[in-house]
Amino acid sequence: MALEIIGGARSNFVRTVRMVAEEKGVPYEHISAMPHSDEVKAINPFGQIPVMRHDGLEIPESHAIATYIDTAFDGPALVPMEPKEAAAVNRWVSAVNTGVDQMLMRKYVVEYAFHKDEDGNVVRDVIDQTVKRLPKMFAMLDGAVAGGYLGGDSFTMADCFLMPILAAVQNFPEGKENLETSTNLSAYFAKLSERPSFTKTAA
Ligand SMILES: N[C@@H](CCC(=O)N[C@@H](CS)C(=O)NCC(=O)O)C(=O)O
Repeated sequence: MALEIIGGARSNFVRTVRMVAEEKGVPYEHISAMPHSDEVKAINPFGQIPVMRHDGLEIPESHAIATYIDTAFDGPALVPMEPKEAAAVNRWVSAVNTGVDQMLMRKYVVEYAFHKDEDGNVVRDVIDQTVKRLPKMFAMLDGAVAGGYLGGDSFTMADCFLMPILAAVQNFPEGKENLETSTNLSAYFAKLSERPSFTKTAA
């Protein structure tokens, strides 16, 4: 059975696992589904996307899915085999999957996109708190990509986690401004935006 990646295309985590499949050259079917839909809850009791089906295996969680695709198929390894090199990639996968996603997606992008008052205006309480913390986050990320890629000098799974978040954040004014003034990060974003894995997975 073909690999099936399930979840709406606008989700940063769905885009991450699709990027992993594209980078590996693994054919897959993308099936759009909303969080908490029956199809998603059948695989993830938390109702979050993405979820994946392949060859009798059904799993949730973007990191588990990305690791499965990276290790079960041929193609360039997105996490090195050597333990110390793998740790240097995995620390960034974890950091982006937790702290970076929480701030930039949950407390900024998602607030802009979905938190509206009854007249349809964006409710800014959480956004305004987050905006104060953006310069520190962007400075940290700017330093982390100084070698050309996240945490290093070659493309890895960590980049598949970060790029969809940057793509979403720069759609909103403060995110765009912070990205533009982060020299390393804006060069990184421009360079990696040209990868087919990124262009093919745009929502
Ligand atoms: N830890 C999960 C987080 C996934 C996640 O937050 N997905 C979002 C969409 S980007 C979602 O399903 N949100 C709905 C919800 O949390 O109820 C993973 O890495 O897959």
